[in-house]
Amino acid sequence: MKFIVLKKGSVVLLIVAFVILSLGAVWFLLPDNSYPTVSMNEKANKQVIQLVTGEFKSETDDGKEIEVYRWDPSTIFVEKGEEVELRILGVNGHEHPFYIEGTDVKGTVQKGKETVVTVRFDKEGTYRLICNTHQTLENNGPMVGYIVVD
Ligand SMILES: [Cu+2]
Repeated sequence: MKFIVLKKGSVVLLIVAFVILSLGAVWFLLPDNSYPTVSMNEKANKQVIQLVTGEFKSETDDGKEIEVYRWDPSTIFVEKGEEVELRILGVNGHEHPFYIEGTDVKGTVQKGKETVVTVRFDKEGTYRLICNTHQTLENNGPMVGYIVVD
């Protein structure tokens, strides 16, 4: 009668190999219900930037109230040639009709609502997001945001 003599190390190695093969088989046989982490869909690759309308309020020493509306964040960075979606939520201020300098993008942000615009910049530079109603200090501005494209 012949015996196969296994060393303790060999047994452990065999068990590890068996477990790995079993896990591999299970992984291979399971139905494919995974989700891609990177989508080739152009729309999914679009950069989305969320903004809100905010307000700074203060009082000067002589009791005069000063108030400024703002875009928040007030400076955003985007890639040249890449489509960007701006989602702007109206929080402070009743209404902010705006446009983006150097583009034909315009819209109106209303309190409690989200305004979505899509924009693409083909030239590097700094573009201003300007609120028509609040352009200067006299009109509770400057409500100007900066879009840095590079
Ligand atoms: Cu405004």
